[in-house]
Amino acid sequence: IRIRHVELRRVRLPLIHRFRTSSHVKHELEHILVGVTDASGVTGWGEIASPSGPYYGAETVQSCWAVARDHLRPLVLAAAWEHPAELAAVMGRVRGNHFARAGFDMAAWALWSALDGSPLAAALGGTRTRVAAGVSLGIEETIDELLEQVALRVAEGYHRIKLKIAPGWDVEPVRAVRAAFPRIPLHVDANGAYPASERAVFGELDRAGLLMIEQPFAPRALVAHAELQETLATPICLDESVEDVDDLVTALRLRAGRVLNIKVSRMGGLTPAVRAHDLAHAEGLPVWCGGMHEFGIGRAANVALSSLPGFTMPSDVSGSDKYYARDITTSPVTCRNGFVAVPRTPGLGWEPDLPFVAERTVARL
Ligand code: OSB
Ligand code: MG
Repeated sequence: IRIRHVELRRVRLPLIHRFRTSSHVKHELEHILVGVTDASGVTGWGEIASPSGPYYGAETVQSCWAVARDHLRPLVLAAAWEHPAELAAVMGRVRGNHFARAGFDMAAWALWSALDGSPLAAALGGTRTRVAAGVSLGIEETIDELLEQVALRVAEGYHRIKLKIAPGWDVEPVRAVRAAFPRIPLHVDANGAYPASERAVFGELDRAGLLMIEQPFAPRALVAHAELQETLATPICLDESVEDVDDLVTALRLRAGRVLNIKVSRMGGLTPAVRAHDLAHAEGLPVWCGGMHEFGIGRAANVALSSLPGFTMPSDVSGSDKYYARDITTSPVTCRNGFVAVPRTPGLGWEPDLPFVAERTVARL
């Protein structure tokens, strides 16, 4: 396969409900769509789902745009490949910049599975016909507003609720949600907001019957995670700490966590995400698929990935209506009774709604 044409589009969508984490608040997202077209005129789409600012990780929309335009696009246009993993190896010349690489890797998989006539999920080794979905809820102004959000998502049938926490918004909201919803599967995500010396908050949270505590400490603080895990019954889940398979090897060796959040973007694409899944599965480490508020294209890749056998916990693959009044795909991603059906059609399973994408495009190359 040779890519004859690469299209890059910066696309903006407003969020239905603003989202606050320990580090920042967002009302609108700007992601980059990557279209790769082969000589036969078939296009595969991917999505670079980087946040605008460098607060989740180091990348920004602006850095992704520059790396995509100046480094990845020329590499991809020069490569000849038979399988997406070969293109991923070529892109491996670019260090870091995983969100940017993920957009191209996803597009290559979408193209390859479409040409092959197989659903993306099957091409990746997926076995499930539907995936269980959870939701991730941001920090609210008041506990009442949080309880309202939880009630809404529980009523919609989501299988697990995740609450963002930060110093000053942790034990109290978690207790309030637990008291109002004694049985729901619940977990918390700190996005690394706590100092490595913090023990008291996690000691309290350890008694709240949580499924897991996600990324309490800074990304590189693997030893601190291992030390905290020894003191807790609740599993620690790693997100920002695992950017590649080597990080996962380190985390496993250190016993730095008992659950892994695999994000296509953070890992640098579907190719490394599948490898991380395979290793975790072989080691008995349960995984689930995290999200970055993807538009329909990136979300489609998350759905396909979540169909792999090691994804035994609900993924953050909520329906489009949790995020956007109108998604960029011709049909939205829908979640019924807490499940998203895995498409059986060749390729990604969702197509960009190009006229609507054009309306929302702020830059194009
Ligand atoms: O840590 O999982 C995270 C969103 C932006 C940045 C980081 C995270 C998140 C989410 C949203 O939790 C998950 C989703 O896409 O619904
Ligand atoms: Mg997280």
